Amino acid sequence: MADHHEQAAMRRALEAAREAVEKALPNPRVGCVLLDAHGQVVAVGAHRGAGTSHAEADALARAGDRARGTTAVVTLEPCNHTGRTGPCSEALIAAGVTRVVYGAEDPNPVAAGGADRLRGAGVEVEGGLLAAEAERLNVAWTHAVRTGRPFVTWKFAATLDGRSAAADGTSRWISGPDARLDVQRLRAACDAILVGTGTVRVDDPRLTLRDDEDAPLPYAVQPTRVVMGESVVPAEARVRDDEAPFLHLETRDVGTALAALAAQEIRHVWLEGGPRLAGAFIAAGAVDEVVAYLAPALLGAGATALSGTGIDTIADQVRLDVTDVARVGPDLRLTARPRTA
Ligand code: AOF
Ligand code: ZN
Repeated sequence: MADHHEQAAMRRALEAAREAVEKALPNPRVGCVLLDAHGQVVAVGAHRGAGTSHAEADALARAGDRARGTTAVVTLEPCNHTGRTGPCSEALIAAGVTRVVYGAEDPNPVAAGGADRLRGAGVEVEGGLLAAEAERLNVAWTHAVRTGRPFVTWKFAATLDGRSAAADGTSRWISGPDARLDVQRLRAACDAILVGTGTVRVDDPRLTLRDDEDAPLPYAVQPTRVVMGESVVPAEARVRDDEAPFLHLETRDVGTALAALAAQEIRHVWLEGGPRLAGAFIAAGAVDEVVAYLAPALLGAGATALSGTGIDTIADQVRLDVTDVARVGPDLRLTARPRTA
């Protein structure tokens, strides 16, 4: 059983993972704390993104010789593969770590097996400490690695009576400036922003992360701008500028698009814009999370956020469970997940 030093160390490792980076995609966020025989912290490490040291390697490097005889407390099962870096299981063994306590199991079949490898080398291993919290660090990554398809968050804005545009087609500023900033923050956690070719033609959006002065956010890794659909994306479209990567998926099939994104190591897609595109994703059962900005306003007529779902009777409705409700300036933000059972 993990003692109270190890439990505190796991909370510290979770915090280290969170503080190190907003996102490490396509990799998970991971934190690691090394404890000496008295339960005192020897070193704290974290992972900062693909190609950089894994959290365990980071902590071991900081500890140097003092790593010998320590307990490693890691938010994720140590990896057992040579990917962009070497296997952490071996690095822990070589450094003389004698006990490993980890949070979530590694869902990645390529990397898994670290726990067994460590046990085989005589290291005491215990898994599952604060596992639910450790998984919450990497909800989208865990889903994407388990299913082989990116986690899709669909965002829309609507009035209280469910209109996303007025009858004459105008749709600007349904939600207020606070909501627009909030969207930037949530977009930053994703690694792709997806719209349809129709949205590009009509709105010519940039789909970059920008501050309130309209400058691109310098610290954030800009998500890939993905445009889906068979029509051309004009050479002068702003999504093609060089402020962020751009990808055109010339397909209308949701499954084909998701497979292409997965092949590019895209784990978390932020789906925006286009009621028909959103409808196709809902119809395909490919929306994993809905973020709705509801403005306290009424229109009475006009387009809704979804079309072409093929749902025409109450028995076929898509039921969701609300996971969060927040006030964002004058608007409400509702987060929900489709019911699985
Ligand atoms: C991380 N950071 O701290 C740990 C990871 O190919 P690589 O080297 O980028 O390895 C990525 C995989 O390694 C990742 O999918 C996960 O299964 C495992 N553990 N990854 O990026 C870390 N501990
Ligand atoms: Zn590793």
